[in-house]
Parts: sequence; structure tokens; C-alpha cells
Amino acid sequence: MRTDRFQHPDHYLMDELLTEEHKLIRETVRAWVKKELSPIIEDYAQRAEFPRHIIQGLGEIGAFGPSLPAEYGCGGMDQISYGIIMQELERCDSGIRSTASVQGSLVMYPIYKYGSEEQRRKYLPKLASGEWMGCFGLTEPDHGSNPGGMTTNFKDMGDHYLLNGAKMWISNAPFADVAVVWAKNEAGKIHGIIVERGMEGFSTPETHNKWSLRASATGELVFDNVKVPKENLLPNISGLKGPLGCLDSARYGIAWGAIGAAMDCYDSAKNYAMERIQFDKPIAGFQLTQKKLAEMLTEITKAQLLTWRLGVLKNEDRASTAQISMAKRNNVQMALEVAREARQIHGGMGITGEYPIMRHMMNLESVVTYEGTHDIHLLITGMDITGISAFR
Ligand code: TGC
Ligand code: FAD
Repeated sequence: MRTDRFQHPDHYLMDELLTEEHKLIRETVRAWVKKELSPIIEDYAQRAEFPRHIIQGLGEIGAFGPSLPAEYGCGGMDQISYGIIMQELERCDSGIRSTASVQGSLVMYPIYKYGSEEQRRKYLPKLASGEWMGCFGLTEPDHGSNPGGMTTNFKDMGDHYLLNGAKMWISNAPFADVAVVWAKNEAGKIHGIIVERGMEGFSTPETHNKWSLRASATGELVFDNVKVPKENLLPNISGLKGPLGCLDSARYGIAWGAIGAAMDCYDSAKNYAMERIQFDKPIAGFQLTQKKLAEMLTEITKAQLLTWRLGVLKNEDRASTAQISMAKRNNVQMALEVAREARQIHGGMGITGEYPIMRHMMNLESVVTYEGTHDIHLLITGMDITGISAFR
């Protein structure tokens, strides 16, 4: 493993828009990543294994639910801080950012936003520290982009609920202690239920043979007549707007995270181009290499500006679903294109684990699909422009 020499590009002096606290958070997370993650990530990705021993460290740097209130053991930070943490984690690996953003935005957020006070106090502190890990079950084998069609269901049995069905493609599932599961009641209304590992009839088989997000654990959630206590229902939400509201928060984190992956590819490509000699000069001296680097930096800079502004709107509680969609879609596609260009600059070395490029590129193939595919986000923007849904 090469030494992690990463330095972020800041062509438009974006650092001047950050507070001292933002910069301190960034430096803390970056230093932790360089020490704890960079030396091991390639190995874990090659072995298709999630490095579980880092969970405690992720909790200690405040990566789990950073913008939820401190009274529940969370960070109480602003939304830009949350974004910066996701950026720094995904700078190392999208799978590590996934673990953190699922925990914070898709497990802790719904418990905080839709849960009872008892549920908040029972789950949030343990999830914030990493003592417990969580996952989010929305997608099903036959319902991905169209989660409203879900068939997972629960029946009211008087003193408990009986849950049946299956979820697929669930990040963190193989090791999660708790799952926030979206299911329909007998009236066909969607509700969130907290399912705990160990409940009879609940299993979480791991999904193998992924070429993407190999350092993140993915699995299914299978519910076979699972008896769930009534107090595990999230009382303050019903309907598809429950899970979709959580997705806004996670998609926002991904918009920041994808910039991290792009910056890492750019930084590696720039360094490689300066050092690699062909035809008796650094390849950075050829116009075609400079075109690639210039376009990469331009796109990263545009994404940084878009996302910083989105963070300001989010801090003011004014960021709309469509604005978040646009940033998620733009930034992930941008990162994929940057990764592909960076791969070219690294020549044959670009396909090896000596450099992070291929790992980022393969990871981003999941990121462009999960949390709403590239095309679904285009249609969300289209609906925002026209007021007409093109989904059906
Ligand atoms: P539609 O009729 O548009 O909406 C249904 C209800 O939801 C409301 N709503 C929202 N509420 C809060 N936040 C949002 N972002 C919302 N978007 C919509 C809407 O107002 C409506 O409310 P009401 O009161 O009228 O009932 O729903 P639709 O069935 O037409 O679907 C719309 C569509 C396609 C945009 C949506 O279903 C969608 O986003 N599909 C993509 C699915 C998706 O993103 N799945 C993600 C699964 S989780 C995941 O991938 C985690 S990856 C984890 C990792 O990082 O590792
Ligand atoms: P489909 O919905 O079948 O889409 C297939 C193709 O059809 C796509 O190109 C799509 O854009 C297109 N398409 C679909 N509908 C339309 C339309 N109306 N108009 C135009 N094109 C359309 N889900 C969770 O709930 N929790 C998780 O933690 C989670 N983690 C994940 C981790 C990984 C590694 C992956 C790969 C996925 C994860 N997902 C998770 C699921 C993810 O959200 C879905 O894969 C995603 O929403 C797309 O659903 P799908 O794969 O079923 O594709």
C-alpha cells in the first residue's frame, strides 16, 4: 500500500466558505482515515470483507448521526459538517461512507424524526457510539425504483405484530443489530418498524459476488412470521413519505461523498502524471493529459460549489427533494467520469490495487444506482420542472 498523500483540490478557494469548526472536523476525519483506513482498505475490498473493527473508531470521530442532537449522544453538528464527514469517508471508499450514512441518515434519522421518546432514548445513543449497528429495509426483489409497490406486510395480532416478506440489497444487513423496515399494514398503508436481531423468524443472508462496494456488507432481510412488539412501530409517520424523507438526508450525504471519491481519483492522477515519464518527459506535459486534468478539476469545482450551496439551504431547512436529487445525480455521474479519466491517466497501473482508481470506479457503479438511480433522479427533476410525473 502506498502512503496516503491526499490533498484536496480547492481551485475556487472554497475553504474560505468553511468555518474553523468545519475545517477542524475535516482534518480530524482525514487524519483518522489516513491512519486507520487507507492502509487496509484495498486489502478488505480485495477480500470482499467489511472491516468491522473500524466501527468503534467511526463512532468516536462522530460519523454516526453527526447532525442529530447531542442529548441523544449524537454530534449536534450542522449539515455542512455532516457533508464533510461523508466526503472524507468516501474519499477513502464509498462502502465505508455507505456504512456511516445508512447508520446516520437511514436508521438514526427515522428513529429520531418518526420515533417515540422511548425509542429515541433506547436506540440513538448506542447507534451513535457504534455499539449497535443498523440497516434500512426498503428495496424488495420486485420493488426497487418503485418502493410504493412493496409487499412486505404486518398484521395486528392484538399484543404484537406479525411481519412477513423480504428485503433485498440491504447495506449493513449481515451484521446489523437493528433494522428499520418499511412494510404495509392490513389497510395497505406503509409504516416503519424496528426489527431486532434475534427475533424468531428474522434472518439476514449475505449477498456475495459483488464487483462493487466490496468493503461494504450487503444482504437480504427475510421475515418469516416475525413477532414484533407493538412498541417497535415508529408512531409518528405513515405512507411512502416516511422512507422517502430519510432518503433526502442520505442522498444529501452521497452528494458530498461522491466529491470525495472524485477528489481522490483526481489527486492520484495528478501525482501520477507528474511522476510518470514517457517520451522523456512527464506525461503531465502532454496536452491530452492536461485536458483530462483540467476537465476533472473543472467538474469537481462545479460540484463543490453546488453542494456547498445545498448545504447552506439544508442548514436553513430550505433544501428541496428536487435540489438534493440534482446534486446526487450530478455528483455521482461526475465522480464516475473523473474515475474513468483518472484510470486512463494511470495507464495499466490504473487497473491495479496499487492505486484507488478502479476500486472507486467500481464502487460508484453502485452509488449511481442506489438511493434512486441516475434516471430516477432525472425524472424527479423533470417532475419538478413540469409538475408532471413521468414515472408511470
Ligand atoms: P410519490 O407519489 O411521488 O410520493 C409518495 C409520497 O411521498 C412524498 N414524497 C416525499 N416525502 C418526503 N421526502 C421525499 N423525498 C419525498 N418524495 C415524495 C410525496 O409527497 C407523497 O406524499 P403523500 O402525502 O402525497 O402520500 O411516489 P411514487 O410512488 O410516484 O415514487 C416516486 C419516486 C420514484 C421518486 C420514489 O419512489 C423514489 O425515489 N424511488 C427511488 C427509490 C429509492 O431511492 N430507493 C432507495 C432505497 S435505500 C438505498 O438505496 C440505500 S443505499 C445505502 C447506502 O448508502 O449504502
Ligand atoms: P430497478 O428499479 O429494477 O431499475 C432498473 C433500471 O430501470 C434502472 O436503470 C432504472 O433507472 C430503470 N427504471 C426503473 N423505473 C423507471 C422509470 N419509471 N422510468 C425510467 N427508467 C426506470 N436499498 C435499501 O432499501 N436499503 C439499502 O441499504 C440498500 N443498499 C444497497 C446497496 C447496494 C450495493 C445496492 C446495489 C443497492 C442497494 N439498495 C438498498 C437498493 C437500491 O436502492 C436499488 O438497487 C435501487 O433503488 C434501484 O432498484 P433496482 O435495483 O430494483 O432497479
